[in-house]
Amino acid sequence: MDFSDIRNIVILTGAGISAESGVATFRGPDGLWEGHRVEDVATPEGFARDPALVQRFYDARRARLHEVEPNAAHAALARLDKEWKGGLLIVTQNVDDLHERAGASRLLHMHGELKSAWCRACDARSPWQGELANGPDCPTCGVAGKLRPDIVWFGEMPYEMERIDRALMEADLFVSIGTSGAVYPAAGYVQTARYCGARTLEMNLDPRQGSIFFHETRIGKAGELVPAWVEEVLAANP
Ligand code: BV8
Repeated sequence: MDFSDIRNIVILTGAGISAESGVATFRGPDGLWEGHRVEDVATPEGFARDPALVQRFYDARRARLHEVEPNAAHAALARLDKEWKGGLLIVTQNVDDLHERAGASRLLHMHGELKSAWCRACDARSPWQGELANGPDCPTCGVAGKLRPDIVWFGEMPYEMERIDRALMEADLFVSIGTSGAVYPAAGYVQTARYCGARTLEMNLDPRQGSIFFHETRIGKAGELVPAWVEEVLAANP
């Protein structure tokens, strides 16, 4: 694919970009959903049914963040963020903090973040490192036992939809990295971008469900493909 005369780039990342850092994906071998039913741990209904189970599920994943590091793919996107003179938006479906820790800043978490807690009493979101299962006080309103993971569950509205749609309409290039394309509305972004005139590139370990919508698909590990692609797109737009 010719990467010259590109101005605005939108990048969608999924669990596959964090896999080489040791963060479990959802639908791969020993994926997160293998140990649990989605309905039990990633829906408001599951949380209402058994809040302790859901809090423990996210507490365990939040604790794991201290044991993992960004990989070469996160570092390459952070380099692009620093050196790219045009428009750039990294839309991550991931709830880990590896993009930020690698140095990316033009970034949004459309499905929330493990390192944020959402108070059901005052609606405030607060940075959060520790556990929530033990019902801590909200840092904003002080009410105990009302903090939930600041995660977008199935059936809940993803964050910053308008901002994402605007970026897709203005994109010259849409890049999907390490996502199975199993979940909407994220899975439909490639079609929106392509309809609005963007070139579309997928990088994935396996071809995803919606690969037909991409002008080009590169099969391999994100840790190898992404640094090479960043080099290529920067060289084509000096
Ligand atoms: C919404 C947070 C209304 C939780 C997540 C019927 C049709 C269409 C839609 C629906 C439908 N029924 C219901 C819906 C809506 C539903 C949905 O899409 N359901 C699916 C199951 C059909 N969606 C929602 O409910 C969303 N909200 O629709 O609200 C609305 C609609 C429009 C506009 C406004 C409002 C909310 C969905 C968010 C759910 N929360 N995450 C948590 O993290 O615990 S979803 C979760 O799965 C992830 O966040 C991610 O978004 C999603 C997909 O996972 P992936 O990131 O792709 O990971 P996966 O394991 O699946 O794949 C890994 C990929 O990496 C693979 O392709 C693999 O090959 C690759 N890989 C692995 N290793 C590597 C690699 N690639 C490169 N290198 C490697 N080393």
